[in-house]
Amino acid sequence: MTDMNNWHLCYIGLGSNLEDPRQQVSSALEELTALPQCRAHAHSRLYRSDPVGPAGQPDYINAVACFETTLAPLALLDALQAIEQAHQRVRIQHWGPRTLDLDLLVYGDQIIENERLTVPHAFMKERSFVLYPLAELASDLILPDNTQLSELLKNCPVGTLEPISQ
Ligand code: A4P
Ligand code: MG
Repeated sequence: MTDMNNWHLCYIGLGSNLEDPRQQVSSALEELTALPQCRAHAHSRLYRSDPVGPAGQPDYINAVACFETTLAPLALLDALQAIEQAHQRVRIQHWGPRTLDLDLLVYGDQIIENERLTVPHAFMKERSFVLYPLAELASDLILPDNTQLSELLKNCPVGTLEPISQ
């Protein structure tokens, strides 16, 4: 489904901790810019982060991308999942290691709650590997429930998160 007259500003979280994660995230950033009905704006630096979830998995590389799209939310999710599949992602374990994870963090000012999609993303408010890259792109962002990104950052220590690219 498309909505050709309305451009919606979106933020996408990227994560990888398998099979050359830096390369997985870098190539996914390029693939996002090539999506139909999307025009890319910017992306954050790449960050290294400790894994959240099951212990014993490798460190992650994370980043956040920003673009506008006329794709409807579920069509955008389909497009993101097609990119994940192209990166040979196999879903073995919830929150477990993955070659590429693409999360739709924010879609305009919409709150979406259905069986395939929760937007804003359910855990973004407490994850440093989402909030700090996001703040690089939109430090004054206000979420659709009126939460300010700057307030979320105050309650989310940067911890061991570190940028690895300029
Ligand atoms: N889904 C619902 N809402 C969304 C959304 N906003 N964006 C549904 C994307 N997908 C969404 O996702 C399962 C289903 O969630 C999808 O089919 C979609 O319909 P998944 O990616 O297959 O499963 P998952 O990744 O195992 O679970 P989940 O809850 O998406 O995990 P997260 O929240 O993505 O966390 N540690 C570090 N340091 N860095 C990371 O990037 N990532 C995770 C995964 C865990 N630990 C991490 C990191
Ligand atoms: Mg996910």
